[in-house]
Amino acid sequence: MATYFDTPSRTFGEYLLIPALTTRDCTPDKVSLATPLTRYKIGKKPELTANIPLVSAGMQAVSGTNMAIALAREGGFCFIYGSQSIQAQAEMIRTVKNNRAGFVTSKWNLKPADTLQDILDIKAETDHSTIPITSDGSPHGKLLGIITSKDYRASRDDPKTPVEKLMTPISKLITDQAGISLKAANDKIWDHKINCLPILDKKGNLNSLVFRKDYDQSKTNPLSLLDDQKRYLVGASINSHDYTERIPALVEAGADLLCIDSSDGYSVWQKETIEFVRKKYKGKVKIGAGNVVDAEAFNYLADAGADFIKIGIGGGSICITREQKGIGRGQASAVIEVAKARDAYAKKTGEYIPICSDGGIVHDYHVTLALAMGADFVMMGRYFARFDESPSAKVKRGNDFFKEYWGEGSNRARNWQRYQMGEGKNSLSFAEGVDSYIPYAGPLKDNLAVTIAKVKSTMSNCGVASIPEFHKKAKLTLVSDLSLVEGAPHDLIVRD
Ligand code: MZP
Repeated sequence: MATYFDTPSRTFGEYLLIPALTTRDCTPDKVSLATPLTRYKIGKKPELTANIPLVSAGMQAVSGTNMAIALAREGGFCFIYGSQSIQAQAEMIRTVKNNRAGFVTSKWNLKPADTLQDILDIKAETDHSTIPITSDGSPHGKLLGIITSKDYRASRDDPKTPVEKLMTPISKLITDQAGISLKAANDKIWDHKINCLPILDKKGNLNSLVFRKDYDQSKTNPLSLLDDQKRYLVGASINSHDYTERIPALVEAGADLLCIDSSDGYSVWQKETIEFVRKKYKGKVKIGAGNVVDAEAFNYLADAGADFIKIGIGGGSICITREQKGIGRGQASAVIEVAKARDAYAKKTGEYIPICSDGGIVHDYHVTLALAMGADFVMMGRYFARFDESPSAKVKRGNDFFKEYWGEGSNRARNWQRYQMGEGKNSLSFAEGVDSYIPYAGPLKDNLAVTIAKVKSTMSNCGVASIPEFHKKAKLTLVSDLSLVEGAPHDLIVRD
């Protein structure tokens, strides 16, 4: 006979938190949202930690390079989408790693014989305005000069002018030697009132550039997630099909964390993918897996060696998996059961595996509920897709602006494979996601600040100052339909 679960599938909106004693130790300014991203031995430090418990979904409409940089600056983490060619995804990872707060390997460089038109093309395509001129046009060729927008007037100069006639030559540049500390490089930028300091090796080859704007950013973004070379941390979504080729390319490009993306992660293919990473990289490369909705599937992926495990089937805003296939579980019930399994696993093995609640976050308070129920971090698609930094188009409908947002299981997202493999070879029998519009919400930074303020305020009400403390002390109650009505404005006419 089939197994029946005792309790119905519940979702976040069916729960409320009960306050606990708030003390001076847990006012919102004292609340830390730092959270582990990867498995660790209890008592030791996790190798990867985020400073806010929010990660962006590995989706075409959500997680490109701008999102990765903007989110890492705020202390969160982005998984660059895997539904694109291996080369294109690796290139995105490289772009994020190059855009680090610190020593930047210049991606856009020219040779002396290149022309003003080449500069204008780079500027139009990338918005980069500082371009090193090296002997061979490579990032580490002999540095001959630098071009910035101060060196030419596009409206007056002939586009065919060779860059060597426009550049500020090396003899007039302030430079320094590789090995200089970031602090000393920034001091030099300040002392000489320059915007960019080229760093050279002993032979005069270009090593990297240090920018004034990066210093400003590190001051205004103290929570930035950076690696030991001061580059932004970035993750990559992968699948369990082309992983033997995709993973090495992503690791080579600098990906800090991988995540196997699937609506159903309880499969031998996920185990094999994790085993491949374990064997090839001996623990140096970290990999998350999922999605799961119960303890049995969690334990399977935990035993396979997953570094974090993602929870959620069918709850995503664009998801029609439950309608199409009849599988899934209410997100709250799934998180509660998996969190219990995670704690039991930690007790048994001494290893803590972070869990991520993925999808179905509608209101900011749902983030807080997911954390209270035991999630270490939350993955969101719709939330991030609304912002300027998402790769999708901003469109006007009537008097309002919207962003396009489509599921990874929609025909629109899956088309990339069709183009790669030849029309018809990968035709879909049915879609599991929809293509949609969502209200445009402006810049990530402003919106995130509000979400974070709400989460911290509620945690303060609940008498806790950290996520691990919240896991232990949160008190939750189910709500009846009538108490939901009570919780919204009622028995009056709202004026605006
Ligand atoms: P949401 O934040 O928009 O509610 O949900 C985002 C999550 O939905 C993703 O992280 C992923 O797990 C899931 N997703 C993405 N595409 C689909 C689909 O096409 C989907 N069905 O379910």
